[in-house]
Amino acid sequence: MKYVLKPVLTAAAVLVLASCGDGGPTASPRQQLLDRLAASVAEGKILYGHQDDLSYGHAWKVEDVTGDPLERSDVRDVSGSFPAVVGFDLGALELGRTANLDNVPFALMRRAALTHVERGGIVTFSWHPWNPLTGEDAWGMPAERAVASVLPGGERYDFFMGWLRAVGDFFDTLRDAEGNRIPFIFRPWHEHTGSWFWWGRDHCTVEEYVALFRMTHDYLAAERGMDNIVWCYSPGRESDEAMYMERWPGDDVVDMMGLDCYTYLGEDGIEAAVARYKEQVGGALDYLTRLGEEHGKLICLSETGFEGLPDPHWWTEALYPTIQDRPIAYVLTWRNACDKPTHFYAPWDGFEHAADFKAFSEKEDIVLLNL
Ligand code: BMA
Repeated sequence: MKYVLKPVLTAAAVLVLASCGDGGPTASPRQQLLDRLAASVAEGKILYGHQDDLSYGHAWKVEDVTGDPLERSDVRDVSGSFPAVVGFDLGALELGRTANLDNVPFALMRRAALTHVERGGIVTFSWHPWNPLTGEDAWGMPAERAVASVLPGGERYDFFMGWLRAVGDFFDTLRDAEGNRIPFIFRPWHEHTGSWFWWGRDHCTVEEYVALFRMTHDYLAAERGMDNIVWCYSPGRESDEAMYMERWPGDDVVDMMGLDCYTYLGEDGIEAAVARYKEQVGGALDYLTRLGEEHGKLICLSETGFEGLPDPHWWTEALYPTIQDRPIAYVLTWRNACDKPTHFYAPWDGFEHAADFKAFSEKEDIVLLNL
């Protein structure tokens, strides 16, 4: 009886989604992925995802970019299954580098994404591009005017279009054995309700942000003809409903409504941090559920986690009760850095609190990749 409400809640969204698409086997790869996600939500399932899962983990990384079978995964070491969703980040692709900002070679990223999709999984891309005006990284300050500078008429417009071209060129190589572009989720310009990135709230107007998102969409979807991209919008934790929608790029260019929200340890300790997290995410999922129905969009927890997992029961007592019985398509926890021992968001083989994640992964509504 657990799911009685959910199919009812999501039926409207499923109908809207279905009516927007071509329907049937000739539907675009984007629509097919949306349909798959909507069907999973209607069944009351939540897919579990992990950033960079196949490329590296806690104290290990893939060395052989072309030959490694990509069978190692911290999530798999602990639970027996790969995550259903794997996230990748494009940051530094725009600079022409061969590896991203976290040292993942793009050749490996491509192979990991294709391998994961071939295994039946879903992939998602984020992007932390450098500041196109100042040459600093995504977090570099001051960031003022960077967004305005890349819009039509701005002094960095041509330069920035080269960056979008680089993203389009990389995406274009993501093809299956038959040469067809694989479907994936892309969530550019994330956490823009905060101001730590150059596209953040204090650094551009509402109109500028919306123009940046739409320009990115229009270039890839229309100009490059990429009908395999599911577009995700993912504001950060500071949002309330009004802030969440303040810079909404438009129903016609967004497919999924995400949210990035972490558990942050303050001076008041773990218990207080978890209580804050549950309240914040729970509240956000209330309005996201409503907005998703209103706009006919899927919703997800696009980034979450508790760095270093100091709470032995975070998965089963903080995350799970907060997302349980919510119509969210997936939840993704952030990366397990191979070179920073305390920077991890999923457990790894030998981690003292790994059992709690295993219990979470065995919940009937939490889906990992069952091979
Ligand atoms: C942050 C941290 C950084 C990383 C960035 C992009 O949250 O994990 O170490 O470079 O994401 O992946």
